[in-house]
Amino acid sequence: MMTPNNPVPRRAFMKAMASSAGLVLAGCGQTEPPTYGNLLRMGDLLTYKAHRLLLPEHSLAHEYEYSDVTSVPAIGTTNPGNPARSIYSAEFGPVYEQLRADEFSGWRLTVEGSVMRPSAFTLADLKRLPSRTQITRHACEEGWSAIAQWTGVPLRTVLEAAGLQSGARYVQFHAYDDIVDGIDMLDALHPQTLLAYGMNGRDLPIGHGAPLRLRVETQLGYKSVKFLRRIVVTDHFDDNGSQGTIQNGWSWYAGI
Ligand SMILES: Nc1nc2c(c(=O)[nH]1)N[C@H]1C(S)=C(S)[C@@H](COP(=O)(O)O)O[C@H]1N2
Ligand SMILES: [Mo]
Repeated sequence: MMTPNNPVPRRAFMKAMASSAGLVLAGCGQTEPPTYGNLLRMGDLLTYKAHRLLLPEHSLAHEYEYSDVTSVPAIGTTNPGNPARSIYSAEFGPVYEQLRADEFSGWRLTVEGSVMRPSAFTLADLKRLPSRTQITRHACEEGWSAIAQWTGVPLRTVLEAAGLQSGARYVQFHAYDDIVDGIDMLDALHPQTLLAYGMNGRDLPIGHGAPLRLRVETQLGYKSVKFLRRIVVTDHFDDNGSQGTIQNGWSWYAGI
């Protein structure tokens, strides 16, 4: 019953809104443009808003059996230390090469930005945190998909260890090949969003992003940034400039 003292719970209100499709997008006040406001990008914005309204929070991506695991091609950068590759960072490529030579003993993941305790994690630090193993399908925007088992620490656990500040809304991932990409807090806190150091029961291979990659099971393959070096929590949407997806012609939001 709806009286001023007994308002419809927000969730029920959103459900009612969602059933009258035309009103869904107009009723959305909590999402922020994940992209620029030009016409060509309108579709991205609509997809993002529709997903954020219609998908149950933290609905899980399907998980498979180990017998379903397939071979997975290594795509995009397969070694950030190789200057012959198209995406090569003159600054971080040589750093990666040295880290790899030392079997990543000197590697650190820094967590910065809107956190209470900016931190630097070694691989051993991350492996000491509670881990999660999941067998999921990776869907590349190029049209292929493959199934693998991933082991790592939920991003949520690392963010909680660093302590999110109250304004924190997005998380950016910086890689050794100079790619930077970001996700919103809903995907960042999703239980299947992992910082993965293992694949199919072994250490993550170089070609698949060693020593640490992101797994975002709710989005297309390119959002699962490989070769991580730095995580930055932000209060505001950041397109990450010329290193980001948007200026390179990709959708910032690639929900599946
Ligand atoms: N740093 C970095 N991350 C990246 C890429 C890349 O080139 N560099 N390619 C992306 C794309 S398009 C896909 S499909 C997956 C491929 O992961 P895989 O090599 O483990 O199959 O990584 C994504 N993450
Ligand atoms: Mo991809």
